Formats: sequence, C-alpha cells, structure tokens
Amino acid sequence: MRIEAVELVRLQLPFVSPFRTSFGVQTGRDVVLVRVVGDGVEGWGENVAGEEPLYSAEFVEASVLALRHHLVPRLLAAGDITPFDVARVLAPVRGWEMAKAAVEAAVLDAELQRQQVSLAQWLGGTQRRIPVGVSVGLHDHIDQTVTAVNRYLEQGYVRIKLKIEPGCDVDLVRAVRRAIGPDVMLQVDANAAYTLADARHLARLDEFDLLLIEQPLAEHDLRQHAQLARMLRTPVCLDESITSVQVAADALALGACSVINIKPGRVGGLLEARRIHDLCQANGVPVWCGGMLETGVGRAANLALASLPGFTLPPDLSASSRYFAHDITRPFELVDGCLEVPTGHGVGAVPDPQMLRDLDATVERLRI
Ligand code: NPG
Repeated sequence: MRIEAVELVRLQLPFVSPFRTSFGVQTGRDVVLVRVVGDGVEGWGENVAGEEPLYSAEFVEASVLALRHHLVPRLLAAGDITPFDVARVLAPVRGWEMAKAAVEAAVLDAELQRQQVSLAQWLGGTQRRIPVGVSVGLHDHIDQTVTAVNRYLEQGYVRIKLKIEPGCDVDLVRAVRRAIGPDVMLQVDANAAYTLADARHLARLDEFDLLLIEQPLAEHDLRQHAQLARMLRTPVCLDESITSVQVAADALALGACSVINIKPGRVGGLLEARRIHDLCQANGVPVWCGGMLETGVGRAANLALASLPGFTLPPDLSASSRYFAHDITRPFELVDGCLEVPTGHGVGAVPDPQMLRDLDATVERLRI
C-alpha cells in the first residue's frame, strides 16, 4: 500500500492510581498514537515510550522528534510498501524502537483492514482467550501490596507480578506468598535495580517458588546475568536487555536467561517480536507478552501477539480498568481471568473520536 499521510496524535491519559517501579512513579501516560492513511483505509499504532528516559533511553518528547523529522518522512517517501518493508525503510535511523514499532503497527493495521483479516489471524495466533496476569507496583507498606494483590485475585487475574527493588524484596515476597498460598503463580520484576553483588541476597527468593525473576541487573549486563542465573534456582527472565532477535539469540547462547518477556515496542515492532517468539519456540524457551501501560490501541496489538502458540506464560495484559477510568478504545474486560483476542480486521481496536476530542488530543498531520 501507499501511505499518503501520517498523523501524530498526542493526549494525556491519567491512571486510576499511581504506578511505582524501581525507576520512578507514573500517574498517567503521555500517549502518542500514529495514524496512517492510504489506499482508502487508516491504521493506528501506539508509541509506548515513557515521559522520562528511565526504563530505556527512549522518551516521548524525543521520539516525537524522531517520528516527525526522521521516521515518518522515510515512510512517506517509500512509495508502495508492505508491512514487511517498514522495518527496512526505517532501519537507517538508529534506535527509536518504540517509535518504529508504532509506525509498523499502524501500517499493519491499515494493510489488514484492506485484506479484511485480523492481526491475530495474520500473525498465526492460535488462542482466542488468554488467561492474564497483573503487574503490581511498589507501595510504601507491605500490607498495601498484599491488599492490592488480594483485590486483583478476586477480580480473576491468574498470575501476580510484584515490582521489587533493593530494600523491598524478600520480606514483601514472603508476605504475599503467605497471603495467596502456594498455588497462585507469582513472579517479580526488578527493572534492572540490582548488581551482581546482590546475588546471594536474591537467592533468598528461591524459597518462594517464583515463576521467574525479571531483569534483575542492568540492560547491557548479559554476561553478569548468566553468572547470576547459575547462582539462582529462580529462573531469570530478561526484558530491558532483549532489544532484538539477535540479542535474544546471544542471551540464550550465553545462558543469561531461560525465559523472555516480549514487548513489540522494545524490539522495534510486532514482526521482530514474532521472530523472537519463533526463536524461543524452536529452542523450547517459554515467552510471555509484557506490557507498557498501553491504551486499548497497544493492548489490542499485544493480545494478538500473545495469541501465538509459544506464549505459554500469562502476559502483563490486564483489563483497561486496571489503569484507566476511560480507555480511548472500547474497554478490554476480564472474563474468568481472561481477555479476548480481538477478531475485527486489523489490530481490532480504534480510538473513539469523541474521547480524543474530550481529552483535547492534538493532531499533527505530516504528508509528502
Ligand atoms: O500492565 O501494561 C502493564 C504494565 C506492566 O509492569 C509493567 N510494565 O517493566 O514491564 C515493566 C513495566 C513498565 C511499566 C515498563 C512502565 C515501562 C514503563
């Protein structure tokens, strides 16, 4: 298809409650959506960059510049393209995986509207309903985390992920494990907050039968993750470190992890995400779909990805109401602990124009 115009749609969406991780507190999202128009169809993609460069180097303000000055002009100049061409067209620009992923998702959405097929079907998804997990942020007191965890379990979530940081780990996990019993799936996420010197301390988590510990060390510490993995019984999962299928292959070869969290935004798009899935599936490595506090636009695309057969662990894909009083798309709702994979053409979730107006979304239109 030929992309005739691209819009950058920007809006502020507050959270129902603040979300705290080892790298900071977030009270809402500064959302950038990419809308592409061409061949009589439109497509939407979500840029998941955060407001500050704390999770990774990419952040919203800068990724808008990358989109406006470097990525969108290349897309508009590319002529007739398929979704497979997007990554190649954008490759000369280094970095900006989240911005690139938003562009690719928007082109995929538009192309699949044209082909009248859903993203899940096109990707090769096999699951229609996905049992989902929830990510629980840090609180000031352990009791508050336990209360939040109990509330999420009552709502039906099948797996709990606890954010941890130095000073808020072993006692927290012990209290939560005691409260929920031995059978509920439980995992922790450090967001790169530890060093290898903490290895003996982190080994104290082994007794709580965790599914995994996610990203204990810094992004580039693959060799040190391999050393740590040998010292823990808890499986090590990587998130921030895995920025491409090539890094995934290196990490597995080094023994840096035995599980991978796949996020399309972190790896530059849904197609690279699927390559990581395929690599892991071929090597018997379990994967799960991570989340970046997406609106319905990104959530729908993640659900399609998470419907692929190798996604054997529950994703960080909660109901829209976990984060937002009003999502910008139709809300995703939990039914018996599951979210339904969208079946509409393309990504299967479109922003509601009235919601965009109510939120004073700004629209910047770029064309050749
Ligand atoms: O449910 O979408 C969700 C959020 C899941 O905890 C979650 N995401 O490190 O995986 C993470 C974390 C995150 C949040 C990362 C915000 C970056 C920004």
